[in-house]
Amino acid sequence: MQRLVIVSNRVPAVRDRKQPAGGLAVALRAAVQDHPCLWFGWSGQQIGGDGADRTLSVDTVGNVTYATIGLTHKEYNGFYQGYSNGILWPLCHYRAGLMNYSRHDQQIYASVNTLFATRLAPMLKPDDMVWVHDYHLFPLGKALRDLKVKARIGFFLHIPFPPWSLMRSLPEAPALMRDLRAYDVIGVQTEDDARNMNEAFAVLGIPAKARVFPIGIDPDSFAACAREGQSLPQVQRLRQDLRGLPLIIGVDRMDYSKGLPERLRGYDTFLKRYPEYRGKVTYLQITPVSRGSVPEYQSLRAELDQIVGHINGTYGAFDWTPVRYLTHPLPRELLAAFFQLSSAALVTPLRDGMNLVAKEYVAAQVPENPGTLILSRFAGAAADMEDALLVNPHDSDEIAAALHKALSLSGSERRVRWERLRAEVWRVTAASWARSFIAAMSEVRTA
Ligand code: ADQ
Repeated sequence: MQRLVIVSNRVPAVRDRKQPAGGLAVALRAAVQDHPCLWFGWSGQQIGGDGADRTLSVDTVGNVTYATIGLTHKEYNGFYQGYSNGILWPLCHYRAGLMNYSRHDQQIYASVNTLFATRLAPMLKPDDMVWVHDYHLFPLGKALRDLKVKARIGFFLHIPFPPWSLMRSLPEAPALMRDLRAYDVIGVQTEDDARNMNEAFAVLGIPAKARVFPIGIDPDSFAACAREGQSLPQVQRLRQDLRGLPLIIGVDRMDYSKGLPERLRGYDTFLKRYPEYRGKVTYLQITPVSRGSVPEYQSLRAELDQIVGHINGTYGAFDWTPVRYLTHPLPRELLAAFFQLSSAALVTPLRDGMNLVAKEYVAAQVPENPGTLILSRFAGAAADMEDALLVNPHDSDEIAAALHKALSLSGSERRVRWERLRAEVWRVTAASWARSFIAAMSEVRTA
């Protein structure tokens, strides 16, 4: 059995290794079960000094060996906060104007990729399948090839890839594209992303090709969470509190790509245009703070505080709060149970690679009384979820109309939409995603 080597910026924390908590760890669980596995990346820890005496921590749980290294403060700032999250993230989400471009950060990004390669290469065997994840590690394949690594190497980009006319505003974009040649398989989430990336390859005369591998969730386990979560005391309290009135839910990391101010303005428009809902509906937005030390994220937080305050101050009553707003994460079971309790979900990113929340919302519903998904056309998930109420997240009137429609659909209409969405969420799962990417890597002949 071939070994699978996963490389990602963050490796699941020690406490999550038995029961992964979310994100990539959950998505990869199926793949990891089928293969002996080495998972390499950053430990999440910052270390003092210049990193010269950096150690590799190794920990094995079941068939997975986790190998991690720390990053110095300088590396954390330049590689992670600076180049990955301050430059590549906004650019790939079509927000070139938010890039804080810095050549200094670019150099640290390149050097951390080289560091990853230098520490990983000695652990690799020629028949390993190496699967590299996401924008933090675009150049890693090339850095491994420079060290004569012969194993198959694949790359999956979890976030969108913009048109070349936009991407090229990054000075290193041509070099990053050339580095991608080192990979045997290049995967992206949607046809749009593949078209954009392949256009860039064509313009630059690079013989490489991106292919589409849409990611999904583990719907059975999420549905089980939603069922089991119903007995949690918090769920019973929320249900009592709602007194039978409909709940609208939003769950997103606090990120400007998620369209949160625009969504709240849509809800504001909804309460303005359809005053009959005042006092008759509750919107619960759960938005844990992320990347809190990047300035754009701090100003987003202030903006959200302001809009939520404005809506609650304008429409609220002594016995009714229009928006309930939390800035901390919730346990999965509670989240899933809240999804089941809600009549509608607002998933309205301005851009999103896929958006797993949309799929989780569908998985958490029950056939007797399914809720309605309101989904941005610009989420990767929209490509295969046409039975959601699709909206332009910039258009507050369209969001308001979709909310009105979601809350007025008949039971049979909701069921028809949900059944089709459900089929899709069970068709493309985390397991099928991992299996098809690994199958594509297996088909590649080694040198
Ligand atoms: P993210 O941008 O993090 O992922 P998403 O796909 O929605 O976005 O996944 C977020 C995950 O975090 C979901 O599993 C969700 O349940 C969980 N989560 C969100 N808010 C939470 C809260 N308040 N409490 C607890 N859990 C919460 C990136 C890309 C996406 C792509 C994924 C996977 O940006 O486009 O779908 O990777 O490839």
